[in-house]
Amino acid sequence: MLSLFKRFKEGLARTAGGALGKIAGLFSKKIDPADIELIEETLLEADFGYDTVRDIVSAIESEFKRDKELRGRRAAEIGAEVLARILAGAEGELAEAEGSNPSVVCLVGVNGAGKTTTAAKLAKILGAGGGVVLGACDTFRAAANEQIREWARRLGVRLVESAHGADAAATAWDCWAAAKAGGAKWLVLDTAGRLHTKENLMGELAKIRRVLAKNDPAAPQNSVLVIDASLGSNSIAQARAFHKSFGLTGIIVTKLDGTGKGGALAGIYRELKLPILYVGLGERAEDLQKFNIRAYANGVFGLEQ
Ligand SMILES: Nc1nc2c(ncn2[C@@H]2O[C@H](COP(=O)(O)OP(=O)(O)OP(=O)(O)O)[C@@H](O)[C@H]2O)c(=O)[nH]1
Ligand SMILES: [Mg+2]
Repeated sequence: MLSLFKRFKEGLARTAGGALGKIAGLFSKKIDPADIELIEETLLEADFGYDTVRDIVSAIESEFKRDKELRGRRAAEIGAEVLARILAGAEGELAEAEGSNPSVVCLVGVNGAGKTTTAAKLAKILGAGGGVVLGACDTFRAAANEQIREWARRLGVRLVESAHGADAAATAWDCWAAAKAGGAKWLVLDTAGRLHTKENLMGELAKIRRVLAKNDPAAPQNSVLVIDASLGSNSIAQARAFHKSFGLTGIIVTKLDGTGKGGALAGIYRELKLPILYVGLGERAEDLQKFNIRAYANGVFGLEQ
């Protein structure tokens, strides 16, 4: 939790213009209307979206009307409170299967979102509870098997893969069967990157879902969109499209460590009300953390944990 806060804060501080620095720079002064405008611009730049920015700024403005001595730090606290309220309910958990079937986590998303890295990070977290299988269902990209094989080797996790070009749904079937036979508690399926606007590629996801459901009608228990925070507001359209064709149960937001565009997750939550399960804060296996509203909201406004 502390690390989410710290990393996110560092990420924001690093971006062009230093969004966080701008807000934190106001902490010890009495704010004026120009400062409120600066907060507004900073939040818009970070892709918080018009509705969220309006809610935050009007809360600060009404406090400023009441108290002309309002300090920047208090304004930031008000902002963090409003943001936390907007995100109320956004923390979520992975769902587990009933009985002895593996609990399936199927990761989907556009090219380069961070699916494979996230699959590995999840395998590390879930493997600690006993028994995880990584399923290499990206049979499309040439080097996909090598990449996930290397992660599995490093983490000491069991991997099920098939040949490059094989049917992804058939691979998902094999992965499930292997996880079940091996008594694994979790099955984490990596899938190929696909553009949400390509119907045939989205259809492949529906096929994976159908095939898994033949083994266990409740599988996949988790249909998770992996989304790159640096895409900002573009990610909302993506999330909507994946949700429509795949019926998402949650979202994992990656690359929150290196972007000033981390605001889009508020927009996604506002619109789709899908839980944000984890956030990616770096490229290493240990850089995946549970989403924590308080740490995120305080990080955005440069406040202490
Ligand atoms: N800084 C940072 N980099 C990340 C994070 N997650 C993934 N990456 C990097 O993003 C790049 C793409 O990650 P992949 O996991 O290969 O993405 P993918 O979605 O599997 O990509 P495709 O399979 O090609 O669609 C890699 O260089 C990762 O190291 C994160 O949370 N933070
Ligand atoms: Mg991949």
